Amino acid sequence: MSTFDPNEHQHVRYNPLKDEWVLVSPHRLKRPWAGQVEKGQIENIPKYDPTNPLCPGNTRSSGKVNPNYSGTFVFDNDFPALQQEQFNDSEADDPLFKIAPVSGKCKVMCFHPHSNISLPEMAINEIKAVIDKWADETLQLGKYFQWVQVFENKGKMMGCSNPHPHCQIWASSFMPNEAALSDKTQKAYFKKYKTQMLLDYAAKESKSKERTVAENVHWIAVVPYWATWPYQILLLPKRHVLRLPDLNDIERQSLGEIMKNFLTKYDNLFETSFPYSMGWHGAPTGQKASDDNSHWQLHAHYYPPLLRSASVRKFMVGYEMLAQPQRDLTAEHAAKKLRDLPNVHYKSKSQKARDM
Ligand code: H2U
Repeated sequence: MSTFDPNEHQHVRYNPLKDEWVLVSPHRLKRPWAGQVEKGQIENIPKYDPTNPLCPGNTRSSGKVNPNYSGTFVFDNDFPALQQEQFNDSEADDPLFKIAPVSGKCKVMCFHPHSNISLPEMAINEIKAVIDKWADETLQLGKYFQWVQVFENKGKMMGCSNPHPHCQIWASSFMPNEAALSDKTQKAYFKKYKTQMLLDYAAKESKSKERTVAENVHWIAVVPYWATWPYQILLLPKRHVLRLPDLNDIERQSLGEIMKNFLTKYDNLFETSFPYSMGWHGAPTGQKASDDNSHWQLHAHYYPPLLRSASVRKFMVGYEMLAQPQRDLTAEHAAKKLRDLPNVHYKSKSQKARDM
């Protein structure tokens, strides 16, 4: 048996948040080169589009008119997946045909009045305004609902229907699957080790630096040891924080800075507006806010699909669907690639060159 090298040899890694394993096959990267690395197409998104329902002053599908907003703008989703009215109160006891009543509220949040800008291109104070709004919405909706899911679907590849910079907020009367699972795994870790799993993890990653993409006094962004998506990022505060509204002003500013940093690196990787799905996970709210949530640590997941170029994506199919996640590129290799990229956005570099 040859000496094991995790950068060369197949192995499985454990994801303690999901209680599942990922198969890592770095030897597959030695396959003959499959395809050219292509840059992204330049997308000509207008700053203002009179037909876009998310732009300031425009009429949405519901007939409601957006104000002429100049910062962030939040509205109730005109096609909500969750409605406030609860339609049934029956819980069937057949184990094969379970059903339960639910209710909720869905909102859409525009980050900026211009359609042709995304978070990494925004100024730190504009990103901070987004963070403040995320925190406000979590606080308000969290008074009534157990779980407030803030998430951003970015890019057509992730099924995002509108290029205007925006995210969604879905608040629910129940704990969704992903939330319930990370609640369970963090609780089990806390019971066993008497410390928060993700606080321990942030400290170990901050020491090792191997998987770090960006770090500042308050935050660390890593490609997690157990990442499944090629350039997945886990964003963590370095002190114990339960929820977004608990962040103080300096931590929010610092969060804006680290977001601008690694989101710029994301865009620079393939010189394209990097698609992803991201979302925040914090301690449960509503009636669950009074439970002991000390095992919780606020964090954000970034799941980008791109693998090798602006158009070549990873598909989670076949073995992933039927057995377990698998990746070729190691988390360490992906983190180094991102870390070594410039902090200056590629579009501002080409803009400067044009201006010269
Ligand atoms: P995406 O984040 O997937 O692009 O979705 C945009 C949301 O905006 C979507 O949930 C809502 C859609 O229901 N929307 C409105 O509420 N009103 C509109 O007029 C257009 C889009």
